[in-house]
Amino acid sequence: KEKGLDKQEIQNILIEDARTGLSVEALKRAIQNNLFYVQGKFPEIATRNDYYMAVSYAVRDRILNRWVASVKQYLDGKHRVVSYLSAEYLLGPHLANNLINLGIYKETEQAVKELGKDLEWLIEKEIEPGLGNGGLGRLAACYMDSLATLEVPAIGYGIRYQFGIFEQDIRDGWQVEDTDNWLRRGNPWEIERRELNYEVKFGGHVQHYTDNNGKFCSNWIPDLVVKGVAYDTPILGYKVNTTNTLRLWKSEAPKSFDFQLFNAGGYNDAVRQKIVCENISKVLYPNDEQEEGKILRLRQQYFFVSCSLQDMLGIHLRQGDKIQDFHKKFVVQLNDTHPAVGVAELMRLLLDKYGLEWDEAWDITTKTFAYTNHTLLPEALEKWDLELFGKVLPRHLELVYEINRRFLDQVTVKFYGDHQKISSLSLIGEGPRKFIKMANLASLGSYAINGVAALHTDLLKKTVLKDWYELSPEKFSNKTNGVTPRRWMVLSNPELTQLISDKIGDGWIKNLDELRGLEQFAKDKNFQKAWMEVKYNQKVALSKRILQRVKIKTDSNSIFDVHVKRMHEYKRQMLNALHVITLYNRIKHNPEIDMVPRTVIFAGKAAPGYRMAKLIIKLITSIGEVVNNDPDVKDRLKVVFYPNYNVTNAQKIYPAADLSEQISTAGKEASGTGNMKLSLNGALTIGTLDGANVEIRECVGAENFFLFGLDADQVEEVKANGYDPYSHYQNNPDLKLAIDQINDGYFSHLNKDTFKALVRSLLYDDQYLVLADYQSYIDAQDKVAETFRDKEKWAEMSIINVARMGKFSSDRSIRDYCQEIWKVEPIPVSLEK
Ligand code: PLP
Ligand code: GLG
Repeated sequence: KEKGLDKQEIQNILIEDARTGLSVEALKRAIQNNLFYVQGKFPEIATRNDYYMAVSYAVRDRILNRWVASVKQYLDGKHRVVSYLSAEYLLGPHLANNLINLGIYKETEQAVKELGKDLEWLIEKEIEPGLGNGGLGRLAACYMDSLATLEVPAIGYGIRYQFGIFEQDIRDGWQVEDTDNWLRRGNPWEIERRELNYEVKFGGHVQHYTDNNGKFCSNWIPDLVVKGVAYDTPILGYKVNTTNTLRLWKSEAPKSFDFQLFNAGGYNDAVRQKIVCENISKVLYPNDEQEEGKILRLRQQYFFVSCSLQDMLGIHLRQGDKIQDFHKKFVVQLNDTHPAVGVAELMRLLLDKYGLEWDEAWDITTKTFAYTNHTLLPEALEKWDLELFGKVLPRHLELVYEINRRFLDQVTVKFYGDHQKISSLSLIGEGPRKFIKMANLASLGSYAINGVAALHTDLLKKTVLKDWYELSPEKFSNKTNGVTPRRWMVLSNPELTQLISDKIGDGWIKNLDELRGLEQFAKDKNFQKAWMEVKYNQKVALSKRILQRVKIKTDSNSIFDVHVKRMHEYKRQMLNALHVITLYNRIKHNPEIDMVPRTVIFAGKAAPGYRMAKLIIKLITSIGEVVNNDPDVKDRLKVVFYPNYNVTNAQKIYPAADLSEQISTAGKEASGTGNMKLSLNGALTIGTLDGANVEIRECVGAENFFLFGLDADQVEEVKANGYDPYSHYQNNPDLKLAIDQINDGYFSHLNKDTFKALVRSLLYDDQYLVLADYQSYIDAQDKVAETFRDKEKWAEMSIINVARMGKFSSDRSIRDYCQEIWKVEPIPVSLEK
């Protein structure tokens, strides 16, 4: 009334404000409203989850207007769009991240407090969507964040797995897996779009005929048709309006029930059909870096790729654009070879559905796709048994044959007589059983190919994709991975964020290079003290969680030595375990030894079928049991295996780390991203010259990095010269003692069988050169301990380390992709009044 508004106008403002307003008052009202109107509860009977949902819906409302504005803007301007195809997205919890990106964390905290609840307590309630295995899926999530933050029109496509990565529990020291029923309490962040659905065909056979115009046509008669339904999750950028879409497909039966079958008494068949359809998006394959040639996996890949391409084509044509211009509208990035069947699928759609000629279709296809390779490990390179492929996708098999025939014709002319090269380039591998090489299909069908760290791209060109590099060097480039500082600093380490922002302002959150400004304070004693205090507080917080979760007491003054990532032999948790045993033996040998106290923290899931990785978990927990309970140790050494490593837990662990273990066999870790997150949170790295470690070391300076071990060339050389792990064992008394103890049952209640397979593998095979790098690793660890004694020195190194990590923001990676591969421009989004 004071401002001359009438009652109706005031009413309108109140309604508007409750949906989009960012003030404490508006948020409070929105939460109360949602509690009542969405959850159907009132405070006296509302559960913690009711409150979590009410807050989440309040936040989602504030994202929706930005989302709608973004979509409108993109459609109006007919802008070029990045389409990211990934079988995995390891997003992590949404609520806190969205609060940070909206810039209303404090306001929401206050609103929730005024309602008598604690925001932190609600945030902890969220079950994270674990729709990925590890680094590859998490990278996709960081890239979605950066795309939105950089205001780049983008859509992420993937699978809405009903069950994500399994939950890990440790029982009697062994990993046990539990299904991840992440949707059990509902998901306030997704919007089901039932109207957006596509049919996807499987199996059957292909008919060929000539139409009235004399055109040769193909008609695929499937024996199974599945429906893919879109579920959209908004991805909001940091302090911008841009809100992109993550579109995940759920598989369903096209008709919920076949009543004809049912009435005819075929109840089981009717139900079975429905189950077969729903199974496709039922569960994430829990293997990291190990491909499973299972029918269901191929179905998953084709299912989401087909839905996504049909969706893109629909968006394109609805805008009134010509099919021939598809590649001008969309660039499709293949996150590894998992979506590589898209090359054949786009060909099929252009030829069979839209009636294009082969050359035209191939031209569009090869201007649409770009391919990122994430691994050099042979067991991770996807191959599909040709017969199986043909059973699931008969039309695509024909297309792959034809693509290959035309390609080999060219190649044969170019490399006449070089059978080795021609067969290596072929899309089809020969052998007792023929197979399709997905990396070759991706490489041929893409106009750009990239590795994920400088060393990795180099090795790609020299090994796995050597012939492709020689054929088309112009396609290749490097795009070193990055991580989003929003989730991995602002959200997970608010204390350090505050300390840094107090010193250099908060521009670094969007422009990570600004961290450089910290370097001038590296020697400042007060700043060092404040820096180490923040670290100490994070360690205390983690200690509490450790005590609660695994009942182990840890000393927050000890070095927090952190080795967290998937369990895999190439990541060499085994090497770390040998170091722990060596430290333990030093204490046993000399109980009064003056040793820098250490807490060695492991976390990571092993693929359920990966026997050796599971045995290494058992070894670590067994060493822990002995070390943690030996009175001689007197708290100088603790070993923790923190269960269920996921994004939620990673956010708690990284900030508390002093030392980051990045100790893979050189040449095996394509990049790593955990290395970046730990370093950004002030941990110093002990590592090999592998993956992005090489670049991290270049940036932070060799003097601030604990380097050890063979480099990639030396690894190859040692192997070529007939590596003999046993001689290392024989010639190194400390190493011998450690392995003998494992073998003799010292850590397994004198049971000599428990670790037999492990010991045998180390002594007689040791593919990952654990024994070859042992002494060099121990020496580097001793240097770590000596350095840690000097707190000021350590603080200085840690500050410099963070100051020089600017390069590893995913914003930098995405900017490089945009400029050098995707050729897309940012489109700022404004909110309509
Ligand atoms: N798993 C989770 C939950 C992560 O947050 C990360 C971080 O990048 C990874 C796996 C990958 O770790 P690394 O790069 O050390 O293999
Ligand atoms: C792979 C690699 C990692 C890499 C990640 C993202 O093994 O080294 O950091 O992709 O590019 N399976 C993975 O996590």
